[in-house]
Amino acid sequence: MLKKLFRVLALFALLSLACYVLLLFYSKSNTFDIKPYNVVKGNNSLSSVIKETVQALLEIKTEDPKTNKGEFQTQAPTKKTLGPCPDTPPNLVGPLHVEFDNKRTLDEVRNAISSHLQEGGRYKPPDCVARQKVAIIIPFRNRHEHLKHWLFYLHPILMRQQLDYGVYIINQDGEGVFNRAKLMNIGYVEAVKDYDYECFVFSDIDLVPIDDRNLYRCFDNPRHLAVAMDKFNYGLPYNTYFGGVSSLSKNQYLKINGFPNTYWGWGGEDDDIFNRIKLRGMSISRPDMVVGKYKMIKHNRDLHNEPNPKNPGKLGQTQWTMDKDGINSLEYTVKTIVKDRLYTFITVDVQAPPS
Ligand SMILES: [Mn+2]
Repeated sequence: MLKKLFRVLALFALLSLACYVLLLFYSKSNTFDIKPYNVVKGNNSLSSVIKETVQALLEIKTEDPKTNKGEFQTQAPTKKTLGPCPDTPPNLVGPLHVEFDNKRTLDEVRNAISSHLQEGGRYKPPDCVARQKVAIIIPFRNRHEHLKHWLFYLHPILMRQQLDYGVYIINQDGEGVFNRAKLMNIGYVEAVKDYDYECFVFSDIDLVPIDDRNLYRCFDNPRHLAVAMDKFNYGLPYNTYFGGVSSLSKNQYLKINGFPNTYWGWGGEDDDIFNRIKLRGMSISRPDMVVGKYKMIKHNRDLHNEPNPKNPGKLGQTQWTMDKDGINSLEYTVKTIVKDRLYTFITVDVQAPPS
């Protein structure tokens, strides 16, 4: 009889304990979601000891949000690949101080900049995947003084713009008549052999932007970047002007059959390119007049690049000539390719008429 009473009492005590434990467990679980750090602070309290015991007994794997978060944070960087660069590069500074009086040497420029570059004047942002792969193409002859200034200013700007880019100097060999547009076509062909470029910026060697918000990338329409040169009193010389610096995507460039090869000497080729763009139903994209400011390095007129009186007359013919004069009719030979840290320097024979 006494034995039976004992059993009932023992059972009652066990049930009460079980109820108490269950109550504690559920009240703890409810506050868990709201204040996870309480659990850590009260780790040695009776309730947490009981909770742990009950968990072990019931084999419940309750997730501890704090340790879990910690694990996620330590594992994330090793698993993660680079994300895309932001649409607006975060380190742009806006208006820049640019001057060409400095007697800096090419070696000084190379020492200052080349550690960030790969052979051939190539760069990729280290912490994100660039939005565009951009080839910068510069028609060139006998302008080493200008090249120095251009490299000194442009490389840091292009790096801040987080571009995956390469710089191609296309040097016309010999003393024949200069041909800017043909050199740009050659730059396109040679750059594409080098890397999977999708955007092409064509720039004169003597033009430096004085605002780094003027992005050297491609847009929905061909872009004219040099809209406000000091030479033209920080405005356009005329509305349809497309000279100085421009950008075209691969598609846009191919859509117009590239540029004309037949504009020898100074003038007209940029207007022909403008015509081609319009004739293929595209419009011109431009930055505003504040962002689009440029400084031009002052210089005397080049030898063997006189204004050609035949060029303006060709402009009325663009719609008939553009399909047979362009990237599909380009002929030239490469003499040398030199890969410097600051640029790829390609010397070409453009089969120029003697000057
Ligand atoms: Mn010039």
